[in-house]
Order: sequence, then C-alpha cells, then structure tokens
Amino acid sequence: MKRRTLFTVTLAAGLGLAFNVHAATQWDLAAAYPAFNFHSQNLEQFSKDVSAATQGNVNITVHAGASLFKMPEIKRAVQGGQAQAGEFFMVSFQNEWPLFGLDGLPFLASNYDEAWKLYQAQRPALEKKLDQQGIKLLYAVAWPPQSIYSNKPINSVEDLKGMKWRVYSPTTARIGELVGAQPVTIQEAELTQALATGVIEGLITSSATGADNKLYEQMKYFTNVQAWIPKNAVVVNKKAFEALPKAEQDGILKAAADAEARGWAASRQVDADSIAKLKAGGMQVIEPSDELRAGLAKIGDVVIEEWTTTAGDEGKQVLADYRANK
Ligand code: PCA
Repeated sequence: MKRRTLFTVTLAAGLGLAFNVHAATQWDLAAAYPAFNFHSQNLEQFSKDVSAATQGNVNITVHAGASLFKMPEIKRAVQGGQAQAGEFFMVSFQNEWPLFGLDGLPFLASNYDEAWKLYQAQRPALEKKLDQQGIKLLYAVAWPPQSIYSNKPINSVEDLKGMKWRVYSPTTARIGELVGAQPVTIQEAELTQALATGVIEGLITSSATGADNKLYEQMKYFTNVQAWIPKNAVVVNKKAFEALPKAEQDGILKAAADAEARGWAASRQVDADSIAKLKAGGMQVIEPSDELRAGLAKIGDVVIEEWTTTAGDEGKQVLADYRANK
C-alpha cells in the first residue's frame, strides 16, 4: 500500500513536469528608492502586469529601498546577472558614458514635454549602449524637476559658496565646484541620516525626494529652479530576457510600455502633490530671483560645454536631434 502511494505520487510529479515544460521564471528586481516612492510603486504595478501578461510564467520580486543592492551597484548587478532586473538613476553613471548624463545637464530640458523629447533623442543611443553592456532597457521614467533645498535663502549663486552640498552625479559635483561649494556624494537611502548629522547644508533634488524624506523637518527653503529632469532606467539582463519564449518577452515589453506611460503621468502628479506637502510641512517654496537664474544659467552653459567636449560625435548628434525637435 505504502509503495503504491509512493509510485502514484512519483508518476503524478512526472506528468506534472511533462505538462509544464517551461517552468515559471522568477526574477529579482533591485531598486534603490523607498517602497512608497512613485517609481517603486510603478515597479510593483509593472511586476503585477508582467505576471498577468505571462499567465504567471514570469514573476518579478521588487526589492525597493536599496535592500538588495545599493543604487551605484545595481547596474553592474544586472549586467552580471546577480539581479536579473534593476532600476538605476542614469545621470550617476555619466563617467561611464557621457550620454547617461544627458538628462542631468542644466536647463536643457526644464519641463516634462522637453524632458520627453530629450528622452526620445537619447533613447536609440541609450538602448545601443546598454545592449553592448548586456542589458536591455525596458523603460525610463522622469523624476520631477530638480530644485534647490537649503537652510538659508538662496538669492544668487554666491549664496551657495562654502555650503556642504550633497551631490549624486558628476554634473552636480561640477556645479558644486563651480559655485565654490563643498560637494559630498550621498545616496538617497542615506539622505535623512546625513541631514540629521549636519553633513549637508544644501542639495538639488526633486520635490518628490524632498517630500519622501521629509526635508521640511531639516531645511527651510525650496528654491524652485527646475534645473533638469533626470530619469530612472529600468533594465533587465539581456541573456535572462532572451532565454524567455517570444510570447513572454512580448508580454514584458507591453507591460514596460504601460509602466513608462504611467510613470511619466505619475511624475507630473507627484510633483504637484509633493510641493503641496513641502508647503504643508512648513517649507518656504520660493521662485528663483533673476540674479540666481542668470548665475545658474551661466554655470549651466559651462557644464554643457564641458559635457559636449567629452561626449564626442555621438553626444553632439543627440543634442542636435533634440534641439531640432524641441
Ligand atoms: N531623487 C533622487 C534622484 C533624483 C531625485 O529626484 C536623489 O535625490 O537621489
């Protein structure tokens, strides 16, 4: 009796396998921002859509909050397959390839329509570069425009001088140098702690990141310069993607296109909501003075000029494409 049960179980397991030729695929997606941030929420929805589109054959676990890898490690982790998928902040990788930093250049695109056009100009080169690195671009979503947080009023670029200035990219570091601030690289995951311990006195980031980290508890001023609109890229290891049947690949790409559209719409809404939260938290939201605008514009020109010399013909071409369609 015992033996027969065992035989039946073994047979059933064998049949089960035979029917389910293609076992379900499980991917880990490394993400760096808080689970409640709009990018992370969008990833959660993307994951659900992928499961649905592949009839449960591809399931993606989102690891938000830099819990699997820290932001600077995510791209390489996906390249090496330690995580099958991931989300990274592109402009942080400008030293690796100048065009990753395109959307972090000052005043090239300072509203969402322009940012979208910049992305369209950037996208073919971006996909090609990532492909060479063994990564497939699934989608990219803009952060809200980047503006200045500080604990004193900023009326001109001179007011940034000497300030301990949190940076997240080569360009933000270069801007810090040009204004005579003291750049210090800090990931968003460490931002609250850095503020609490006085490591930083000013930074440039989105309304969303300010609200997510309750920056109004530490800083008084948000100067709405809207200097650029950088993006997160969501990518997958190319080999992992190509190992899937065509129908599943198509399902993922459809879910990615939906996530991209949803993410850009959410970003606009989150910007408005976050500015309201900053105000409600007691932060002074200030429009930049003409003097500050003019000073930043000058610095922006220097930074773009420097970028263009390092970005070569490829960079020049993308810039020209963008400017022609702007
Ligand atoms: N928040 C992230 C990236 C850009 C943004 O708005 C940060 O400050 O690190």
